[in-house]
Amino acid sequence: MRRALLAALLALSLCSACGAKPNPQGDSAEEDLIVVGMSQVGAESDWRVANSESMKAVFTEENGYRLLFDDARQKQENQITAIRKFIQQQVDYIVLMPISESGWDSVLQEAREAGIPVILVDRMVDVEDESLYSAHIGSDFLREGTAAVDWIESAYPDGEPVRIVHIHGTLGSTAQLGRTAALEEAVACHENWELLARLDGDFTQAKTYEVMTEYLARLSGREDVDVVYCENDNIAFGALQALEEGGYVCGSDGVNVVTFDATRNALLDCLNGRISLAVECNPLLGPLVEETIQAMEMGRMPEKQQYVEERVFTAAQLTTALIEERVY
Ligand code: GZL
Ligand code: ZN
Repeated sequence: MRRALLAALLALSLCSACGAKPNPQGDSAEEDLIVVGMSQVGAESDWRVANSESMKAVFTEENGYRLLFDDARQKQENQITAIRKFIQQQVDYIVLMPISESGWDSVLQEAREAGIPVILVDRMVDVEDESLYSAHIGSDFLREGTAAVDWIESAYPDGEPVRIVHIHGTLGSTAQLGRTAALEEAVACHENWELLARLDGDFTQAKTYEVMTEYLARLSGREDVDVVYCENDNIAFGALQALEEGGYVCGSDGVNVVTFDATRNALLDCLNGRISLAVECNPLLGPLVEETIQAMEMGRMPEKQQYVEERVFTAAQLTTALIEERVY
């Protein structure tokens, strides 16, 4: 939009040259706003909803922004369409939460040709030329997965068999790739760990409930499952429902459910013992994105990679008060 301001100023100078009285319409404050085109994955999880709220809370008119927010309903083609629309609208910045890592090179080229900086949030893109984006702000997903397998190691003394059901998130998303890599690495180097199944929960409760119910129905006995590794909380909620309907006891003296995100409902399940471990994945990225845009407005190059701080929770670290005061 600020490009429109430049064009108006140019028109003004031409008008004064030709003597015509320009009549600059429009609210000047409107043209001072920084226009941000934001392409969000969807609303598939509690984490995602908190992430969107965090963005909408900072990119307000009071703070000097016009936010054009697009919900891609978990389809990459919708994100690419939205980015092309933002380019036509000549936004000042594009903020992209990419659903998966591949398939972004050409549309990010188009943004660069239009002179519009792209900031990546949450998951990552896999592009030939890293100059196609100015910065990435998000989580170190491999580190999250490593924190989870370290806990599993500590929960099962060496030698004891550990039979694991792995329920992964949206295939090809950075969160899925990192959390899966950590588990696969750990399974490879613990001969007493056995991967019973890898199911696709796509980060949603409904999909997980469906695939986990089908899987448990095929198992001979209840004693087969020691750990269910859920790549986000909504997967954990679907798995818990299927496990308990199948007669399984979930918790430290039954099936250890491990999850990622650590949203409020998962922390409550952790406090009451249904979930054994919750690895935090911080969705509150709005302020960091806004700081990055402010730095670029001042002509400063932002840090290319910014990781958010994240913790790990078991019941021992939790109280109802702590859970209530958390934002998401
Ligand atoms: C992680 C994010 C993941 C969350 C899920 O940063 O990409 O996507 O872990 C969400 O809840 O669906
Ligand atoms: Zn994270």
